[in-house]
Amino acid sequence: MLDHHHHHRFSEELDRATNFAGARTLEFDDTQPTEEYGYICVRKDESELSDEEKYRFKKALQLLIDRGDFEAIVTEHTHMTEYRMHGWNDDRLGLNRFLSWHRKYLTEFEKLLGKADIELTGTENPIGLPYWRWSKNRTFPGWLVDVIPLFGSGGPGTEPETRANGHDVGSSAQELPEKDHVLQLLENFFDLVPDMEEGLNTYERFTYCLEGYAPNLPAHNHVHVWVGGVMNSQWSPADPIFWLHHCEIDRLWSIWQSSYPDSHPRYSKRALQLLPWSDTNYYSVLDTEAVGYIYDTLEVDFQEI
Ligand SMILES: [Cu+2]
Repeated sequence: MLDHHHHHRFSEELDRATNFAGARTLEFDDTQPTEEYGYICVRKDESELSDEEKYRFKKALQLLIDRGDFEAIVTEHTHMTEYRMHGWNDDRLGLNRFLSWHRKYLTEFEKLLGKADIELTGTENPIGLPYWRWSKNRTFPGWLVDVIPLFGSGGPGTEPETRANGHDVGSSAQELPEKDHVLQLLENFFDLVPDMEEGLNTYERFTYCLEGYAPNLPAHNHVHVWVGGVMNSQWSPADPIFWLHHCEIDRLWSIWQSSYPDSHPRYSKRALQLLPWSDTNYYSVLDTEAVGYIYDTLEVDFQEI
């Protein structure tokens, strides 16, 4: 299922994106208003960024912080009861919106970051969001250690707590998912859902496991708790690592999508609208290239280690 052809198909995409960078107009489906981007971001593994790319990421982020844009986008994540974009407390609609909502959310941040990078460097190829492949690089990314969260888990005006980074703080330390968990998630997700949830369809079962509800399968939720501090609260995007963590979640969804292109939530487009973006629903974000980015690789089975 997760074979090697992804890689080849992907290199072609990358070539195209590189060739057309700076001069490309994207076409959207009828659920999305026409919008022009001058570029497609290439999202890379954070551990493979050059020093220059890391520097640009930090400078662009700092500009967004200085202008209040960062706090504004962080705050969007706290309207959870209104937006319903997590599967917590058995919210089935939230479960079905989780991946698409966060994909849209990440692209909004990536656009802000790109604009800041263009402004600061004059580049035509702004940096994309990096992903933190925690199943392979199993410590907190060193180059982000000194980039502390904007505030603490009490929201604006509160002091950021120290990150736990897997150390036992109270009873909340969690396991960081391993490579084997990721492979189980992608290949065996259907059977990992407990009997009491047997009404879930294929898409729902996958997102249920990826968000982190399958027994004995650490995934998205567990990484939040493992990092700790503000990452373990509704203000989690205040920690820059949030964006790199969710980028890896989104990459895993992209990998899964290429194996199950016809598996979708059973809700209507209307129900799957992604608030606060009134013109966007689940189907608007299925094609990542159409919303402005691609991954440098969709590989999971990293044999090189
Ligand atoms: Cu999250």
